[in-house]
Amino acid sequence: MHVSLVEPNWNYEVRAKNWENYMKERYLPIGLLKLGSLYRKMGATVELVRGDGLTLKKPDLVLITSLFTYWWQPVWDSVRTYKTLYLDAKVVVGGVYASIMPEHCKKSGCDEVHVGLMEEAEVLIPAYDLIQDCKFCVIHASRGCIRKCSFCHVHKLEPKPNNCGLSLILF
Ligand code: B12
Ligand code: SF4
Repeated sequence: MHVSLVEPNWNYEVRAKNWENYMKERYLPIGLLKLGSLYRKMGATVELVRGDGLTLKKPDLVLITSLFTYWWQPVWDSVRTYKTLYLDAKVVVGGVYASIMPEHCKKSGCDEVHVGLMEEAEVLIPAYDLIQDCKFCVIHASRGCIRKCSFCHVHKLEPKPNNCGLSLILF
């Protein structure tokens, strides 16, 4: 099985020269990298597609991540692209927007919306090798929050506050 992990083409504000490259270099699609490790463990081959790129190999499964709810349009664009290109592939959307607004996300035309964390992937080291020249790693020190501020989604996205257990990876 071949799995394409897709980070949509986010609408980065152009505040400075090379802002988009700066963001791409520093904010890794960490959820997708964890899913990459999970699917490899299950015997699949995986590839990461960031922005407008296309897959190198025909996927059987396309996993699209999402972030801010106001960045829903790039997610819908990715769904449309992959549903059009690969008629046989299953297209699943997960991540922050998908978890906060699953009904809206389903209207993108995807086959499935995944709400919340992927517990099996949480314990795995993200597949950093999917990012070329990755010079650092991201540490998830904790999940959730003990408070419930009305304007915040963290306690809904991650209802069980816990420490993730720090792992140090040296490059
Ligand atoms: C990192 C982060 C940021 C970074 C984002 C950098 C970037 N470009 O990636 C920074 C610090 C810049 C940031 C800024 C802001 N942020 Co912020 N941020 C977060 C935070 C802490 C994590 C989001 C993240 O990257 N998660 C990584 C995800 C995608 O991966 P993961 O969760 O590990 O993935 C798991 C699951 O989601 C799932 N999964 C993920 N993808 C997929 C795909 C498939 C197919 C499947 C099956 C599963 C799956 O499996 C994974 C393993 O378990 C969240 C809070 C939270 N705890 O989620 C707030 C959050 C997203 N931020 C929020 C906000 C409001 C903001 C700001 C607007 C704040 C402000 N007023 O300035 C700004 C906006 C910046 C901008 N440019 O527009 C809100 C968004 C609410 C909303 N309506 O969208 C959140 C939810 C926090 C909150 N207060 O509620 N933020
Ligand atoms: S704003 Fe969100 S993360 Fe911060 S204390 Fe309130 S509930 Fe917790």
